[in-house]
Amino acid sequence: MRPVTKTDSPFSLSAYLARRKKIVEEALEEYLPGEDMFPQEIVRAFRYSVFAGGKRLRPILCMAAAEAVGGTSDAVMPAACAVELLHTYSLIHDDLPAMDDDDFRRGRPSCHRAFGEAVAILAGDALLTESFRLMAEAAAPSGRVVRVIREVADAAGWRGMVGGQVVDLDCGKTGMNPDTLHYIHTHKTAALIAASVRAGAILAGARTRELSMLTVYGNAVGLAFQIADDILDAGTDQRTSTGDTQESRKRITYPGLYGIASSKAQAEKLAGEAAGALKSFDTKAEPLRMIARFIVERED
Ligand code: GRG
Repeated sequence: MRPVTKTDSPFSLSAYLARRKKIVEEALEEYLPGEDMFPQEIVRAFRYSVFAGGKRLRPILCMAAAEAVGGTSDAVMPAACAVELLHTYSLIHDDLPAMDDDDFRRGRPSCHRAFGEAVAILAGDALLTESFRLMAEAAAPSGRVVRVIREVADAAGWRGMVGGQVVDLDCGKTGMNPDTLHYIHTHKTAALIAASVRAGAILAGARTRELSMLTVYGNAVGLAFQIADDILDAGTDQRTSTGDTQESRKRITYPGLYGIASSKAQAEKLAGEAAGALKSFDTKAEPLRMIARFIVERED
């Protein structure tokens, strides 16, 4: 994780993110079956993708939102890990030949390249279902848990990420226009990021006003994250040695539609909106404030 340079403060975000990433990885290790568990092929395939070195941004946001409203990260750990499993499933399926047809992910062969297409499809399916099993285990009153399960299902399914993905796949036909771009980015990416924030807050017993401010925050950082990703991709399209950006399919992007400068300005504006939504929160929301900046300043 690169050190944050533009946002020097007594709170070190890079140290915080590194610590949180380690905690998430230890919890994932605890929740997931070991390599030698039967049926080994599928367990090895989903572990390969889960432990491939992601930033763990969604679980970190989930924990930070719980803490911002006075809860603990321990109590929301199952839900935090659940959103990471769901995210990993989406990456495995997105890389498949029928979708983006990417040979590499996070700098190593994508799941279907390492384990074959059938096993990769099943590994994604297994992570998707396991994520909902895990969400059901959060240490919170059952009404909150059920609400979170429903919200995450909305964010991940046809109303959210799947809906965004299908419109994205179709955009060769529909062409580039601002409404389509906004639909794709808010559904394919921002929905799960916002749901990760809301899940942590709901499980921790956020009050209505707190939850609505955190929703503004989650939607803003979610969209800012995807715009920043588009900007990074625009600058690294030649980085095909890892295949992470090999662009086998033309994507509809912010820089493609608005240009780099305007895209950067929009991402900055969203980061500002996200920080503004946390005005009435105390210092417990500091990590969320810093993450909003990190999202637009990140370099990978
Ligand atoms: C297959 C249902 C289905 C959906 C796929 C999430 C997604 C939709 C596709 C992945 C490819 C892509 C460009 C997604 C946009 C969101 C995004 C930038 C994902 C990468 O998230 P990071 O940067 O990944 O958090 P790490 O590797 O850090 O976990």
